[in-house]
Formats: sequence, C-alpha cells, structure tokens
Amino acid sequence: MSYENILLEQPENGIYLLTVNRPKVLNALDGPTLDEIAAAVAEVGADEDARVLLVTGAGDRAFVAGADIAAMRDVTGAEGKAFSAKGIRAFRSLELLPVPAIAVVHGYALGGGCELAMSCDWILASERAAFGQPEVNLGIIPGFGGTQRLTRLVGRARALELITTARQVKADEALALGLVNQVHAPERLMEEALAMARTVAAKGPIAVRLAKQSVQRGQHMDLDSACLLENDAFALCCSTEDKTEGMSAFLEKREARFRAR
Ligand code: CO8
Repeated sequence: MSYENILLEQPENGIYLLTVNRPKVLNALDGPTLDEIAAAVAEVGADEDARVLLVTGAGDRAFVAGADIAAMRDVTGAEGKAFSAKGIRAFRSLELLPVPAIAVVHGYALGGGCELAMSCDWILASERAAFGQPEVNLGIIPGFGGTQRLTRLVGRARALELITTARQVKADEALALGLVNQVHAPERLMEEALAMARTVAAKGPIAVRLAKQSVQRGQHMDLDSACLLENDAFALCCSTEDKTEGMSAFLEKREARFRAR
C-alpha cells in the first residue's frame, strides 16, 4: 500500500518502521495522517511474520508536534468529536497491535505526539526529546487518549499537573517519571532502537505476542480475570513447537531456532 503522509518500511526481516512524514509542520497529525497510521498498523498487524514495529517522526526537530492546529481551528463540536474519535481509534489499534510497538522519540512529542508515543508499548527517547500535553494553551484538552494514558503511566497528580500547566518535560525528567524506558544520545537513538527490536524479534514469536496481549488486555481487568488470561496464554505457549525448541536449545546449550509454530 502507498502512503503520502507516513512511510512504512521494513529495515530488517520482521522489523517495521513507521515514520510520520510531515517535517514542514513538525509531523503534525491531520485526519489523512491518522487514517494512514491506522492503515499502516492494520498492514503490520496482518503480517504473520511481523515481530516489532518502531514508530518515529521525520527530521531531527520533532517526533510529532501534536494534532494539526491549522486543521482544527475552525472545527465544530461535532467535527472535533469525530476527529478525536479518529485519533482514539487509530492509537488504540496501535496499542492492541499483536506485536510490540516502540516509540523512538527525538525532539518534540507534544499533544497528539505525546499521545502517539504513549500508545506504543514503550518509549525510547533521545537526550533532546521533550514531552508535553500543551492543549490547554489552545483552549482544548488532550483528545487522543492523553488524559487516560498519561494518568496510567505517571499517576493522577503528575498527569494533572502536566496537563493543566502545559509544562514540557525533557528526556531526563520523562525517564524519572517512568514515561520513557531509556534515553540515548541523538546520534545513537535509532541504532539502539533497532538493536532492541532485533532482541525482541529473536525471541519466541508466539510467546512475545501472548506476553503483549496478557499485559495490554490484562491491565484493565480485575486481578483474578487477568491471571486467568495469563493462565490460558501460558497454556497456549506450552502447546507450541517453539516451547519445545526453546527448552531443548537451553538444555543442549545452543541458540533456539524459533519458527512461530
Ligand atoms: N500543528 C500545525 N502546525 C504546526 C504544529 C501543529 N501542532 N506544530 C508546529 N507546526 C508548524 C508551525 O506552524 C511552523 O509552520 P511554518 O513554518 O509554516 O510557520 C512549523 O511547524 C515549524 O514550527 P515553529 O516555527 O513553531 O518551530 P519552533 O521550533 O519555533 O517551535 C514548537 C516548535 C514548540 C513545537 C512549536 O511549533 C509549537 O508549540 N507547536 C505546537 C505544539 C502544540 O500545541 N501541540 C498540541 C496541538 S493540540 C493536540 O495535539 C490535541 C490532540 C487531540 C486533538 C483532539 C481532536 C479535536
């Protein structure tokens, strides 16, 4: 499939790279871009050989500087609701992508950009990254799930402080808050992200998918239901050839050759 506002590439077997590609407006998200992100996520989700998705922004200034303000200025309440719902759907599909999605954030991740990053399973940031939910500066609130995901990631008090003051946090503070997993020098960021993607891609593919499903689905359930979900997923792992291969490889002191069976 061809895209105009994003790039979808496969730099290595099983590793996809989605780049939001509107650098002139710091990769701001308009309706067509959200549609393309949703379509790309569906494309990756349909590929049984997919192992990991990296998500980034074009250029060195921004991951994504938010929803496109020019596209939003004159929207009515109903149109704003539809635009917000489009983003919520696209980002939820990313969160529920069967394989891990890693946000690779250099520069600004503001508003919808911070929301996009938080919809990935975890975030790697460059030392120059800056995160924030500046929507109240514009007389709106986050509308692509930011009030919910930021709260779940950093807690209610910190989320409300950041959302109501519109304060930006730099990479080191984002790391301390638990918003990002790792911080790297800008010139090392993509190589570190690819190395992490390779690490994940080398593990048992069915196990990785079931681990993601258990965490993402289970975190919104009560503990007993969530543990039952894990219990079923564990049983499914035990029925795979990969489980026999992984354990045999360990006992025979060799590398496992997983076949996603
Ligand atoms: N939308 C549209 N254009 C943008 C955006 C944006 N979010 N961000 C930057 N641009 C454009 C600028 O207008 C500028 O265009 P031009 O060259 O034609 O003047 C170009 O990108 C470069 O930007 P700057 O010149 O401003 O670059 P600076 O380095 O001076 O500043 C900043 C960088 C600090 C990132 C600054 O551009 C900025 O503050 N951007 C806006 C950040 C923001 O407020 N983001 C939140 C947007 S609202 C949102 O995301 C809500 C999500 C939920 C929506 C729900 C639907 C209703």
